[in-house]
Amino acid sequence: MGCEMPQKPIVYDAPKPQPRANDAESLKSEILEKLTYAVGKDPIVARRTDWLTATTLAVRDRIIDQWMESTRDTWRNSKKRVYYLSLEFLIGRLLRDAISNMGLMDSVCEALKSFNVDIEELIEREPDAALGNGGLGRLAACFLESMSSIKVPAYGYGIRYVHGLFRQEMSEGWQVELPEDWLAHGNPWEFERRESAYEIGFGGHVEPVEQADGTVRQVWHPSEHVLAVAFDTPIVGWRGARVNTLRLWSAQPIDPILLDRFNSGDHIGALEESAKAEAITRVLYPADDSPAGQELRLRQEFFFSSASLQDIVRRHLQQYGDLGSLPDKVAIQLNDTHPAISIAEMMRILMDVQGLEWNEAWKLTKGTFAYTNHTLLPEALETWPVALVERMLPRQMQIVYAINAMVLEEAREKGLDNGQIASISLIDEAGGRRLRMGQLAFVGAHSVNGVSALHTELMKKTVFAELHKMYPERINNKTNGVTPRRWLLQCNPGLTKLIGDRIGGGFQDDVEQLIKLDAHAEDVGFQEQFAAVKLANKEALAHVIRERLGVVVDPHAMFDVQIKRIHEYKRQLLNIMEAVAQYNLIRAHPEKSWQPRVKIFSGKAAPSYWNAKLIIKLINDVARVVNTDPAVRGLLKIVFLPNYNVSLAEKIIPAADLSEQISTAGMEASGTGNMKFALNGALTIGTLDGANVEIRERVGPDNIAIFGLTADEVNELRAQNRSPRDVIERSVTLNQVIEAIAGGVFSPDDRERYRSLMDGLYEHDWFMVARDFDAYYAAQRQVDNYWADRKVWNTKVIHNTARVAWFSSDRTIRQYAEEIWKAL
Ligand code: B1N
Repeated sequence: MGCEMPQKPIVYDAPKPQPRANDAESLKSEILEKLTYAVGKDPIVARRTDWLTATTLAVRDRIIDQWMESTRDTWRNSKKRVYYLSLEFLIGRLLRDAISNMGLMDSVCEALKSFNVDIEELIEREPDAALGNGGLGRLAACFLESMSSIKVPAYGYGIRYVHGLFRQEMSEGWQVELPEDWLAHGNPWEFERRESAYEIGFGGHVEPVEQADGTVRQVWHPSEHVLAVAFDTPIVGWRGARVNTLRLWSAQPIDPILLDRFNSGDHIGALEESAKAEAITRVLYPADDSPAGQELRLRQEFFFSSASLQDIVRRHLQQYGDLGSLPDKVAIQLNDTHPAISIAEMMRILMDVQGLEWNEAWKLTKGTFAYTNHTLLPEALETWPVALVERMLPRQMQIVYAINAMVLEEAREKGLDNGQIASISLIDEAGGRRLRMGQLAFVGAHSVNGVSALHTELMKKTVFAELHKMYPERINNKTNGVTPRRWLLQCNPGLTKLIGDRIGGGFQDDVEQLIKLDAHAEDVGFQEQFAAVKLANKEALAHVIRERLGVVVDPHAMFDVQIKRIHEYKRQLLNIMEAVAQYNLIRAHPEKSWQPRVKIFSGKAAPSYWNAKLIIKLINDVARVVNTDPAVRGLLKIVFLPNYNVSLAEKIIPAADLSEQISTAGMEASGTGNMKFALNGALTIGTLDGANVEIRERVGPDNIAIFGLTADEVNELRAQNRSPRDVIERSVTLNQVIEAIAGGVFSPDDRERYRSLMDGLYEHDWFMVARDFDAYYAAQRQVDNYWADRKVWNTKVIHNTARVAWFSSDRTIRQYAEEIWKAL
């Protein structure tokens, strides 16, 4: 018994320390202080990694001042909070981003110089946070930065994987996967919040329990529990506008060791539960655009969904004391269906834990959730065996059944026939019963959006056709964007300076001002400066290529770049086949004047995706032959840069002349690399797919090289189910290419290596490589013509930089905030 404390009111204006000064002298003394007292190193013996940690901590302190200010502002002004739930956040490095957004570049640089430390060297030492596979994860990272920059109060929720995306090495041209270990030297950005831990249940059974008031509540008794522990990273916006939080969950056992088993001599068994819990957040699934389909993946999805929702509901109740205001004060965005089980888990929390009625819980859930679809590839749409979900999440499965009954009842009332009802049902009854996560996310959300105009239209016509008819207001488009801070200001300081000198620095705060460059596109003096910046970036990349591959490339040649995950629909195969065609022709016609090119590839293949790995090997096989053939006279070089990641992209994109965006039309939902290249003054060669369509509208048809079948034409051809044999036989160039690859010209050690890959082109050619080849080849020659007249080329690429500001993720986030979240 002690004295009673009064009920504590929420205090919004507690005392806070003095904000730190940003001059070089202050930073110098603070970096030294961090090195000494936080890292515990004397500057005399400090290594580069120690300086990196000390610098990160000193920069982080400044961000924290703003972080607390942002959080207080949200509380004080009862602002709506946006929660972005994503299984992936492909952040890359944070130090340059933080220093640059805080406007500290000059001070930190000077401070470090006084210790004889090169800031660039430190920045390059930071490991990439590679907690994502590709576009979907990188989009989440751009969104976080934009939400801070345009002052949307937001949290990213995800998983703190111990091992991010695997490291890729080459062994005789084949991809080899090695574990990634970004946390090996600790992570100075994060704060562990042991007090923000939640219990997450799995398995067990459900029991109805009568309440004091006579009502009955379902109570879930899980057979297994793990702890979700929060790790917070501050995400600072441009000019420190706002600092939001990326909260990543780590799974830990409730009991670190089972002492009774240990004492009885079972030393390994005593740690079994601990290992099982920690396995949940151990490693990122390395598949892009295809579901993993394993039990551990569903455990990951539920684990982070449940932890996030418990956190969201707790925070809301703490501030508002009542759940009725949830849709007014909370918006939850589901990044694809990976967190879609959240719909059922939210219903469980609202009903079984908070005691709400079904109808009220459903209204609040729908009012709060929104869902973004990122792919229509049938093999990528997530479904789970009903039996698995019933076993792992029995209560959530009951709720799913109840949602389904309600939706199907509504469909029947609206007079839908059995076929339409089967298409809407959350349960796929054909071929083993499976829970369709897309359908669950659709019916549980008030907004469903696609990521480019074309993709959104295709959503309405294909997977969600029936649901769209039933809820015609729900589907909307939010074309993707990229943050111009990382993807222009930071990765391309030379171009940033040049633009500022020409149109003033205003574009740094308002990227739409880039349009002012349009007036200078034909100015020969400006063109030369623009080209000089590009050349310097290419020289830097040539240096990297030489260091990593021992291949010498000429920076004056056209740098023709395709960097992205290796996937058949992205058609790296089409690109390398075009290279083979050029190789044949350069050899056959040494008298012609060829435009010298360097073809640059980079990207990872999912470890179990055989054809993708074979395509990597083919690129390397062709590269070896072409690069060492004296008859080519250096007119064509091919390089495959291993271990593609965000940091490598930051080096390659500013150095690109030509951007390859050549997916089979209708298959790439949006693409975001396409936007980064155009922003940095590259010309796009591409199909009418994803956001390429809108890029063409913005830059104008003369400033982009579009070729190939449209999505509708692809659809029709597939329906006809014909072999493209006639197409192949009519094209002399294509014929020769296929013969050479299939016949083993590039694989003398194993002449049959590419036989089946080439046979596939004759059989179905699902990805339309053969059918698009001639059009692609012609478009490439058109690109050569542009390149041959450097004024023509420079005009086009300047128009690209000037006209693509609309693809800033600030614009995308503004649209989400205004139209979906109602949070601006
Ligand atoms: O999302 C990007 C788009 O720009 C790309 O076009 C699209 O392919 C990409 C399962 C995915 N869609 N689906 C995934 C990733 C991981 C996974 O386990 C699917 N990635 C995309 C951003 O909108």
